[in-house]
Formats: sequence, C-alpha cells, structure tokens
Amino acid sequence: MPTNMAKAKSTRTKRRAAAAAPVQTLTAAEAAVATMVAHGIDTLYALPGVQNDFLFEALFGAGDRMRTVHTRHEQGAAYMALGAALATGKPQAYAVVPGPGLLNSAAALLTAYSMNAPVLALIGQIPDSDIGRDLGHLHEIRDQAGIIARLVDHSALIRKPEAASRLVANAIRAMSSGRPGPAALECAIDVWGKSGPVTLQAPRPAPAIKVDEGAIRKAAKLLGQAKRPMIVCGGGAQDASEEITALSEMLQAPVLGYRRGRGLLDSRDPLSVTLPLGRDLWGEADVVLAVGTRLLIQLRQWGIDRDLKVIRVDADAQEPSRLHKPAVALIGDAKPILKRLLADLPAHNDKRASRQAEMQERQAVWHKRLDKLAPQIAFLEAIRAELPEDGIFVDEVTQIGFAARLLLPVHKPRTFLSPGYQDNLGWGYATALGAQDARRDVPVLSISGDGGFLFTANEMATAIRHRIPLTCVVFTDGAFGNVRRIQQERFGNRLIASDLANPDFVRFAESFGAAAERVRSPQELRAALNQAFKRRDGPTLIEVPVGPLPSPWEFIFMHRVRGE
Ligand SMILES: Cc1ncc(C[n+]2csc(CCOP(=O)(O)OP(=O)(O)O)c2C)c(N)n1
Ligand SMILES: [Mg+2]
Repeated sequence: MPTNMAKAKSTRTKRRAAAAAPVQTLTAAEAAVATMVAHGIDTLYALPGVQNDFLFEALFGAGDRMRTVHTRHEQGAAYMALGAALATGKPQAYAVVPGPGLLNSAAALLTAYSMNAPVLALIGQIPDSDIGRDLGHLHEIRDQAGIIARLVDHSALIRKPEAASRLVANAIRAMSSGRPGPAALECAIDVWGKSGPVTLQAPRPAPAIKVDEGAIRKAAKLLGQAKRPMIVCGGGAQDASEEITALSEMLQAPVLGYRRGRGLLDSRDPLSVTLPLGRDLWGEADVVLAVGTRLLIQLRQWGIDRDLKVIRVDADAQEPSRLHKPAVALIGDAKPILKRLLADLPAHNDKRASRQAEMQERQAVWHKRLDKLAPQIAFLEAIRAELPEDGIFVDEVTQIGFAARLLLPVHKPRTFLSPGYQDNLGWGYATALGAQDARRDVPVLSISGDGGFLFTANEMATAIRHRIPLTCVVFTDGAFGNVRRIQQERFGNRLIASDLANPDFVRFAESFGAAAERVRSPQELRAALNQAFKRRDGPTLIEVPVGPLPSPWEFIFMHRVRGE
C-alpha cells in the first residue's frame, strides 16, 4: 500500500476508534468494572469490606455482565482467580480490602507470580489523602504499595475516575505481554465512588515481538544436526502443545515435563517423559530445546557441561542467561517461535530413525523401579480411569500429588495444575474451585492430604453457595505425612509437630451440604469418582484413609549426571 494511502487509512481507523469510545460520566468503580468486562473478564472473585463498598455497588450495577463470586477468606478469592487463570489461560481478577485482606491473599498472589499467571488483584485503600501518614485508619498498613510492588511486576494506584479505565486496561495488558504474570491496582475508599468523565479503553493486542531470524536458523541447525536432541518444557509452553508435539516427532526427541509441562506431549506417546527417565536423557543429550522453563532442576541438580548445547525459548529476555549462557536464546511467545522453528527445521534435519521402541523399553524399566510407589499408583489408576481426558487434575503437596507428578498419565495441556516452585501446601482446594468455576464444562478433581485440605476447606461453603461441582479427594494419614516420614527416616523418629487431630471429614463436608463418602480401596475410590463426576450442581468430598506411604524422594531429588 502506498504510504499516503496507509496514512489515510490509519487516520480513518483512529477516528472510528475515537467515535466508538465516547466520554461517559462514571464512577472509578464503574469504569474499572466496565473495562474488565470489555477485556473478557466476566467473574470477580471477591470478599467485600467498607473500603470497597462502591466497587461492589458497581458490580451490582453490572448485572449479568460480571459475576461476583464471594469467598470465605481472601486466600480463597485469590486462589480461585489463580485456578481460573491456569485452567483457561485467560486473565482473571479478585478484589479484597487493604491490609489484612491483601495479606490474606498474598500467598496466592505470590504463587501467581511464581507461575506467571495473569491474575489482577484489586486492593482497597484508606482515604486517598491519608495514604502514607500512619494515622491508624481501619486496615491501614505501612507502605501497602511497596508491599505490592514486591509481589507483582505491574501495580498502580487509581486516584480518579478519569484514570481508572486506562489503569485497568494497562494492567490487563501487562499481565499478558512479555513474561505474563499478576498485576495489582489499589484504589482508596473515597475514590471508588467518585464520578468523572471517563473514556472506556478497549483491549489492545499485546505488542508483537519480532522473531530473531538469525537465532531461529542457528537453533534449527543445532537441533537438525543433533544426535540426541531433547525438549524440556514448563509452564511457559502451555499454548504450544501442537508445536512441541510436531517438533518431538520431527526430531524423535523425548519431551520432559515434570509439573507444569505435563500433558504438552500426550503421556501415551513413549517420547513423553517425566522424572526420573528425564534425568537419564539429560545425561545423554547433545542439544536441549528448553521452552518456557527456568530449567532449575536440570542446571542445578543434574548439571551441565560443554558437550550439551542449550536452546532457550522464553518470554522473558532475562531468564535464559540467569544460570548458564545458552547457545541460542529465542525471546517471545513459545507458539510463534516454535512455528518458525518447525518451518526451518526440515532443511537442516538429519534422517532420523524412530525412537519409539527404545523409549517404550526405557519407560518400562523405570516403571518397574517406580513400582515401589505401588499404593500411590493404584489410587492414581483409579483416578485416571474415571477422570475424562479433558478433566482437570489439581495437584497438592501430598504423597499422591508427588506420585502424580511422576506417574499420572496426562493427555492435554492445562489439565494438570501443579503449584510450581512455591509448592505451597493448601493451594489445592481453592485453586481447584476456581478452575472448576471457570471450566464448568469439564470435571475438576482436587486431591489433598489431611494437612493441606484444611487450609482452604472453608471454601466448601463457597462451592455450595455458588453451586460449583468440584470433586475433592482427601487422603488422610493423620499427619503432615511428608514431614513425619522425614523425622522418622532422617532424625531417628524424633517426631515433632507432625501428628494431626482430624475432624470426621465426611460429616464435616455433609455439614456444608456437600455429598460425601469414605472409601477404603482404589476400587471403591473409582466407583465414588464415577458418581461424583456425574453430580453437576454441587461439591463432593471423598475421604480415603491411608497408612504411611512409600517415599518418592529418590525419584525426585536425583544426583548429577553432567559436569562437576
Ligand atoms: C505453605 C506451606 N507450608 C508448609 C509446607 C511444608 N510441608 C510440605 S508437605 C507438608 C505436610 C503435608 O501434609 P498433608 O497435606 O497431610 O500431606 P501428606 O504428606 O500427609 O500426604 C508440609 C507441612 C509447605 N510445603 N507449604
Ligand atoms: Mg497427611
């Protein structure tokens, strides 16, 4: 197109956009809510309080355009937003009062940061002109903005209605541009309700990142000529499952996903591996393509040397060189980068024999050794038999969870939610509740130990109130079992702070109005899950009493296979 024509067209487009966005008189809260709706956020997980009264008034006014799901504790609201974000891949939001409300939600916000999850936190504030004066207002906390700035990369204070829409739009854009992650906006008690002239901001697409063609060619050559290529993927590869599958096939490269990378290559493909086989393969590889992963276990536990060339694909330009200088770093979204790599690779790729039979054999050898975890495996088999392929499994820091990371077959991306490097006990139930709320079309299964479950079990009331059909299985051993086993094995049975007094979990769940039963074997668990997944109007709890379970740690913390 000639330049003058292009200019005329862009002026026309701008004029049309301006015409479509008239100035309206809105409160800051109405502007914030309308902007979230325009950006596809249709649910706010929230717990009210006086600082945010005008926000809830705006939510009431928004009617069906914005659902408000209120929880029983702020950590529940924030974990629910996180679960919804992880299950959908789309931005989600929660709102809480300042001070204790913010701090109650902080573990979930921290987890959203660690997992690069697009969660928007709306946080109340004391009167605008008193912020920072330490006067002792209700819920005042010193330097709230400073605390927030340590938890998220993007934050701002809404000070007038005119700015509200732009600040919300900027926050949502920041949440999914570059390295995704949470954002937070504060707004004072006397600002949410103020009216002013507002131009609602429409969503703008994330800035396109130019793919480095030279780096693509270098990566394609390295991978094409590699004798033992391998792919490692993490949470940043969630949307590139198709490309990873195609690359694996083209290169006959095994794909390692341990927690957040599970399911990117279907577990039924013998090239799809977890730990510990992944570590053996890392020891043999000559070129590794690492997609959306910090590669911490590999570089720190398993080691690195000059014989291994690493190609990093990451949305964050800082990440690839943090621990080790890669041979090639490709910066941007995994999907378009891997698409370009797939287009270039055939020109450089060696003829490759199928590794299917070899990998099948090696998987079988490890499965024999992993049989040490037979009691956990039997329960996981019952779960896999009933949970449909697109059903979502939400992991916890519990014995069955550790085994699931190694052994549960996962068929699709975003169907295995695992808490990343925070590995925070108690994330499970509320995060799963958010996943189930956002994905009503598939069953979601939360697993917990008796320790982790009681962190957010109060949110069963939320499941009842909002008719969220989450199924949870609680494995009860009367202990912080993981801690207890370490005290037995490493500290000569000097048991401290690891035995638990439990409620009757079945009666506990029933008292909320949930369906509940106790089962005593994998067969009984399977039958109970079958019934639970059919129940679509409310939650189910299944308690499974277990004894001490065999330790998985030898398969997780494994010694070095490369370098010094
Ligand atoms: C927020 C948080 N606090 C403490 C821990 C330490 N921790 C790891 S496992 C565990 C015990 C888990 O007990 P339970 O949920 O009953 O699972 P089990 O090991 O008995 O299967 C604890 C306290 C943690 N991971 N996260
Ligand atoms: Mg336990």
